[in-house]
This record gives sequence, structure tokens and C-alpha cells, in this order.
Amino acid sequence: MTNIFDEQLTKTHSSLRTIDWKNNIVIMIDQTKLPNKLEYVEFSDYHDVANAIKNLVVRGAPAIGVSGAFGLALAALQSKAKTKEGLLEDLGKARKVLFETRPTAVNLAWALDRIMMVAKEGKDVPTIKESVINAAKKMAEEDVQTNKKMGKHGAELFENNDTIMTHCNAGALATVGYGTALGVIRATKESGKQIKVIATETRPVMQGSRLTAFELKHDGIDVSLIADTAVGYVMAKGLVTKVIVGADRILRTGHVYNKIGTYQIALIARQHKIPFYVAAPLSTFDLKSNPEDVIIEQRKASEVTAVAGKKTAPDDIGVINPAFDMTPPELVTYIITEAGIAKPPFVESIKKLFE
Ligand code: RUB
Repeated sequence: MTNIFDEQLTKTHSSLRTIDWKNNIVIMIDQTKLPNKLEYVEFSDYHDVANAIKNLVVRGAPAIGVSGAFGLALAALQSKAKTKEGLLEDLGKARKVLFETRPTAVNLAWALDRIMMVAKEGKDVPTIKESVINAAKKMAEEDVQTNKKMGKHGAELFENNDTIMTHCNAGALATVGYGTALGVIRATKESGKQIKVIATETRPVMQGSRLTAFELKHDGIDVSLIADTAVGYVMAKGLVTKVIVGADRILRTGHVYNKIGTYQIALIARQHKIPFYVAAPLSTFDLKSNPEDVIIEQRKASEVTAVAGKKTAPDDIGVINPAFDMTPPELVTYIITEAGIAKPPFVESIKKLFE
């Protein structure tokens, strides 16, 4: 693993580019260093990509999906197999390592399965290697296009002078580029409407203050940061007109899994009659599972007992640290996707999105 600082890469895109593939190497922004340093890391071994997903170097549902796909592309290049069967076996092992990194965002399994399918269709070792790399690269490009489509649909829901609350980071940094919830915010601004954003800092690992605030400032979008505990205050004061968040998994019933804290924001928004929108690509939908099947990732205690590496709790304190929560469909106003906007009743509207 090497570090490079390459501002050029960022400048070639109107918004940040989170992951790229160049000369058979995966390049990604090290999100653990933001906002203090914009640093890129390079990987040529899929095990390093798996560790990067686990340690939040790259995070956000679509971004970890594409990272998984690039991880499989690296595994294909790393494989010394001489036969199709041998290569598929190596890819199967890599799939398992990459899949086991984070359990909640369904985009990871979606992306890995899509690449495995491409591999199985190939006729021999060189064509499989080539087609796996091309499919991963295509997936990355599609991600940006998907977000732009989502942005267009979503922008219609916002008005001039809206103040939009968002949680966690569902932006360029959670995707390959442009973003889902922040993509809708970008598209609203690009359509000429004046908007402001309120970002929650998103404890415990601060994706809101470290990433969303950084990203929106980078793009010149008016953003104010609040502590997570200030959500009720700002909503009760009438300072928020709409909420938009991303998602890690959406069930066919409209149950939305997203960063811990999303559920309480949805509850307070409902109390104050503020529309609560979710923006996510179709790859975030899990049409098979029921709520009891979804695994909520539990992360290490030190994320809660320390802030920026500094201890803020007594030693050996018990900690509960779920990374995600579930917002029930009755608290969700609309779900914005690249295929259009799903409105309640979600069982019917989500089904239509896939037809
Ligand atoms: C990320 C998170 C984001 C969604 C965004 O959590 O909860 O809101 O992944 O997804 P983490 P999308 O930082 O722990 O990965 O971009 O599809 O809306």
C-alpha cells in the first residue's frame, strides 16, 4: 500500500472522485484522514481493499459496492490459475473475504454477485480477467450516471430557499462520485434554486462533520454543522424545511436501513411535519429479506469511548455501538431512485420501480 497526494485527480471531476482504477491499481481517497488531509491510497492486493472497507477508508453503500467489484478485479489479476475452474475458485475465495467486511449495506453483495456472474460467463482465463476488470470499471462509471439521474428526479421535490437537513454522508464520498442524497442537493443547486444545508455531525465516527461538511464546502454549497443532539431544536425552531438521507438497504416494504441516528431524525421530522426523503440507487434495494433477516453491524467500543483518538469515557465501560438503524416506512415520505420516485404505499411503488 502506498500513499500519494494527487490533487489533480480531484480537480478533474466537478465533485470528488472517491474510487478509481488506473493501470491495474485501485486508487481511493483515504476517508479516515478527511478533512485534515486529502490523501489517496493505492492497492494492488484485494486483501488491502477488504481491510480498507472494514476500516472505513472507503465507506458508504455504493462506494463499498464498487470497491468490492474492484477488489475482485484485483483478485483476478492476482490469480495464478491456469484454468477457468481454478480462476473461479480464486475469485470465490476473494468474494468471501470481501463480502465479510461489512454486513448491512446490500450494495456490496449486489456488486460482488454481478462480477461473479460476468466471470462465470467467460470462456477462458485471459477473457475472464479482462471481462471482470471491464465490468468493475463499467460499474464505477454507471454509479456516477445513476446518481445524476437520481439528482434530476429528486431536485423536483425541492424549492427555492429550502433548508435541507442531511445525516451521515451520502455524497460523492459514499459513491464513486456526485452522491445520492448530496447528489440530489447538488442537482437542486445546479437547477438554479437557492438552498442551504444543515448537516449533523453523525457520531460516533463523524461522517457528517468530517465528510459531508468537507464535501459541500469543496463544492461551494452553504452548509451549517449541528451536533446530533440539536436536531430537535433546529426542527422545532422551523430552521429545516426538508430532510434527505441515503440508505444502506431498503426492503420491498420500504423499511430503510441507514446510519445510526436516522430513525430518530425521521421521528422528529414527523412530529414537525417536515418531509423525510431517502435517496438511493436500485442496487440498495433488497427485495428478498424481511426486517428480522437484516444484520445490523456492531462496531468496536473505542468509536464511542473516544473522540478523534482521545478518550472521553471511563475504562472498561460497557458500550452498545450499532452502525445502522431501521426507519419504518410510515416515517418515510418518498424514496428517490434513478428509476423515479417511490411514494406510499411502498410495497406497490417499489415493485413498479423494478418492472
Ligand atoms: C454510510 C451511510 C450512508 C449510506 C449512503 O455508513 O449510512 O448514509 O451508505 O448510501 P458508513 P447512499 O459510513 O458506516 O458506511 O449513498 O446509497 O445513499
